Amino acid sequence: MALRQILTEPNKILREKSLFVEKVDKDLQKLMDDMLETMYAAPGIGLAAIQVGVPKRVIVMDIGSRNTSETLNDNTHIEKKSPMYFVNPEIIEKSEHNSTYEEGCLSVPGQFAEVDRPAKCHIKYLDYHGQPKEIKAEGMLATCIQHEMDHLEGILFIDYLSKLKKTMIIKKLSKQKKTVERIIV
Ligand code: GNR
Ligand code: NI
Repeated sequence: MALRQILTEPNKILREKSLFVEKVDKDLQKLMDDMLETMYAAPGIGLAAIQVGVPKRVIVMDIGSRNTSETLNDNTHIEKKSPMYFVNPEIIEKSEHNSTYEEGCLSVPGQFAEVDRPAKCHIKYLDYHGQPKEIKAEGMLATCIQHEMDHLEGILFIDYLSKLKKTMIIKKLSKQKKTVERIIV
């Protein structure tokens, strides 16, 4: 496994539309392994392939789970890993009513904003082994899947904000980028 670099705004690659995967093979599994490692290291709860510069319809997520968390004697919790892999995800159905979550994005570092999305969605996809699967998502899972599926279309959560908010965030990020470049050079 290897860590990959996460692209951040402003970057045109993040606006690319990702392509459907033809076959879930060893190379694609290696990409998913790398993405998961990169996501955990960040740390984040989801990552789309385009965020590491690969325009394929591949998503990894780990939103944790109560079922897999362990409670120790001293009442502290250990979250066991519950990785999820989505290849070629498609929305079959989404709910009428929305819910609002405060979202962040590894490609928009340090910025958070409330976003409205359908509260529930029914998704079909291929799993890590290329097997067709379906999932009915709600809560954080639904929000996160939709956030990641937006990445596959070149959409970022800041696109849902007012023009003013979005412009301010992009300005801030490009300034930060220039400062980082100056320090490196
Ligand atoms: O780590 C992440 N947290 C998050 C919080 C609320 C809604 C969506 C997300 S996804 C984000 C990681 C990321 O940028 N995935 O594309
Ligand atoms: Ni994101």
